Amino acid sequence: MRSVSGILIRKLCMTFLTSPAVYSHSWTIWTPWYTLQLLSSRTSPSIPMPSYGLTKRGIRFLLLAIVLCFVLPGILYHRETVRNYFTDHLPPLYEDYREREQNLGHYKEYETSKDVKYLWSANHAHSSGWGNVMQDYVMNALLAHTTGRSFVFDDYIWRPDGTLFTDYNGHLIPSRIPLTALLGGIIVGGEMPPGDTTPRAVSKDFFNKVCPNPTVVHVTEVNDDRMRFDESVPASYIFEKWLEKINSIEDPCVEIDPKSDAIFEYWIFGHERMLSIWKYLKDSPVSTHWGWSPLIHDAYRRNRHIFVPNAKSTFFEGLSGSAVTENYTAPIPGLLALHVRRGDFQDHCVHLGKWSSNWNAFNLFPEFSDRFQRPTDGGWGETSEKNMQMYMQRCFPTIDQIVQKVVQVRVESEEPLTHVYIMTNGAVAWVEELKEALRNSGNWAQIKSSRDLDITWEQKFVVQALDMLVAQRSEVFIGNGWSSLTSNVVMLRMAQSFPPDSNRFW
Ligand SMILES: Nc1nc2c(ncn2[C@@H]2O[C@H](COP(=O)(O)OP(=O)(O)O)[C@@H](O)[C@H]2O)c(=O)[nH]1
Ligand SMILES: [Mg+2]
Repeated sequence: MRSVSGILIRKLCMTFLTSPAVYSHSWTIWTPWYTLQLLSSRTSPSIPMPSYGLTKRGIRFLLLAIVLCFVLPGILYHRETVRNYFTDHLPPLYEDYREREQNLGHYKEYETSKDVKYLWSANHAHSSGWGNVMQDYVMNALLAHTTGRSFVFDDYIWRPDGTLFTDYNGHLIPSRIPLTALLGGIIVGGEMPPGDTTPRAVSKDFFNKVCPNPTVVHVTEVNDDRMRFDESVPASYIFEKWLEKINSIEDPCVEIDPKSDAIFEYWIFGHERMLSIWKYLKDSPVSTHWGWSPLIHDAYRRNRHIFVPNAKSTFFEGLSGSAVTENYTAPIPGLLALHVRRGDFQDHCVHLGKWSSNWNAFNLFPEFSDRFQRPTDGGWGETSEKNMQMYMQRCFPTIDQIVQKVVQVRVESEEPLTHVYIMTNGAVAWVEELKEALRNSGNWAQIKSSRDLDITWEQKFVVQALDMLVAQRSEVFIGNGWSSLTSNVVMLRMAQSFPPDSNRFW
């Protein structure tokens, strides 16, 4: 009779072997397979087992040693995949992250302190792409920090109805993700830089506990129609009006009414008006001390060889707590990162062309060499063929157009560009075609894409943040002028003093 532990080991091995992630690591295939053969041979008389002069006990000991040395580390390395297999492939809920958010080190002190003031923007953005949500979080955090209040953070919410999962184009995604799965640093409660006495950020639940009856402010108390719609009103004017408003409130507990529109509505982000905010944002720790989460850092380390050719990456780096120290804001020499925005942008770019839409927020800095002249002969809901072609070339470029731009940017770059990372939501086959065309256009040490990443199940649903981290650190970045995701990358690069002209656009 086979022992229970024998059956368990076999089941674990089978799980391990049937997981597709295993096949990218050839070393992990043969070891468990061989172990399995050896284990099977104990119960299967058809496969004679060589003893090599070992006693029965010796063989068992050897098997145990093999399991401990090879199979267990393999399972540990692919622990997300294994866990996922046993939990029926449901998206992760990031419970440990949520738990930690509820118990940050400074809460105890803040609970009894009378000096801490809070700002909870309960009207924060949700149900849209991470780029738009991040822009909103940046503005809310900037307002909290500039008024000396603790920023109150919430989840990245795709569906705010209390469900755990959402059907997104036929597959399940988490309805909400704790912000600490995406971000680290001051926006999720990290320490302020030395000398900055602004109170640290707290979670929404903590705020609700210490502020059961906050002063609620409606956005219409400050924003009038002129501020919202008049394109000659800079965003800094709106911001200053809000500084006045929040600073006039004595109550330590302030909440922006959850049903209010955003203070900075989406059309303000799609206009030069937004650039006036830079004088507040550029020196704020919200941008200068921006940080990604340990989960994203982990994903970076696991895939470092994709962003840094010839990087030494050891097996143990895939496990949490790598010994290698990485500076997550240092530039990656020689790396050219491309933001190739596909998917919904196929139709969206046509829509942008028809309405003669301008580029997004921080893609519009006047010191950039790639600028966009919004056509003045475009109409409302329709435009000329020539204008549309221009929109498609810059918003949804073909492979030839991408290659042409890459060649030009490489020639113009002050620093040598040696390898390429394509960040994209494009289809695998199309990305392979693009890689081939780029390979044929020049001598690159390496060309990789988002589709080459080896990521865990938890990392899968926040992987856009890994792409942003890489783009933020690339020597030169080519982005999509209309994309909020590009604009956030450019904003971080500008805050961290990358040369303005290392930001290029299709
Ligand atoms: N991983 C990855 N995802 C992307 C990329 N570009 C777009 N996406 C996905 O598509 C969404 C785009 O929406 P958003 O962030 O609002 O940016 P925008 O639509 O380009 O302004 C992101 O949240 C990602 O999920 C990319 O380069 N890499
Ligand atoms: Mg979007």
